[in-house]
Amino acid sequence: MDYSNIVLDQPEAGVYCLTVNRPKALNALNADTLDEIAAAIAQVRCDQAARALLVTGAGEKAFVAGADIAQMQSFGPADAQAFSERGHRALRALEMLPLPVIALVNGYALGGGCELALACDWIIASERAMFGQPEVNLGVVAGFGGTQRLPRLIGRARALELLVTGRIVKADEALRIGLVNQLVAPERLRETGLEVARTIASKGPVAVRLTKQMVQRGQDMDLANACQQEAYAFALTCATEDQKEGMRAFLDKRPAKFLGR
Ligand code: DAK
Repeated sequence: MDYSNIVLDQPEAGVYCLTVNRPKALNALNADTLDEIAAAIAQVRCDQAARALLVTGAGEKAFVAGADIAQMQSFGPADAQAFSERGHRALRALEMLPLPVIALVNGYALGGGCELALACDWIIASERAMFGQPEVNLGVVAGFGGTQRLPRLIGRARALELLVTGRIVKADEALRIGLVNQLVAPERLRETGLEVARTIASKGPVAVRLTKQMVQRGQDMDLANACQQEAYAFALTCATEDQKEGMRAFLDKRPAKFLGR
């Protein structure tokens, strides 16, 4: 598939990398970019051999510096709602993709860029990364889930402070408050992402997919029902050849060879 605003490549077997590629506008998200992100996620979703997805931004300076302000400035309410729904659609597709999705944040992750990173399963950031929700500086609220996903990740008080002040958080603070899982030197970011993706790809694929789905869906369920879902998922993994192979390999003291079925 041809894309103009993103690049979707497969650096290794089973590992996809989606790069937002508008470096002249610091990878700002316009409507076409959001649609391309949604299309790319659908493409990855169709690939049974996919094991992990990395999401990053082109260039040295930005992951994504926000929704495209040039496009938004003339919006009336109807355009704004359509744009916001477009963003929600793309980010929800990312969140519900039954594969681990890791954001590799290489620079500014502001507004819609921070929200894109928040829709990924976790964030690995360069020591130069900066995060923030500066929408209030522009007289708008966050439009792609920031008011919901940020408090769920870092807690209500910290999130609300960032959302109403627009304060920019540097990488070390982002690590301290649990916004990112890991910091690495800028030149190590892609390789670190690939190492993590490789580790994931070496595990039982059905188990990995179900684990993501359990964690994702369980957040919106009560504990008893979520644990019941987990029991069903566990039962399902015991119907796979991979479960037999994984446990046999442990007892034989050798690495497992998983087939994804
Ligand atoms: N949109 C469009 N262009 C952007 C951009 C953005 N968000 N951020 C940067 N650019 C462009 C700049 O205009 C500039 O373009 P040229 O002038 O070269 O043509 C180019 O990228 C380089 O930027 P700077 O020259 O400004 O670079 P600096 O290093 O000086 O500054 C910066 C970097 C990241 C501090 C600065 O660019 C900046 O403050 N950018 C804006 C950050 C920001 O405010 N982000 C949040 C955007 S608002 C909603 C839907 C969605 C949203 C809200 C509501 N609804 C529908 C309800 C989401 C909102 C946002 O994300």
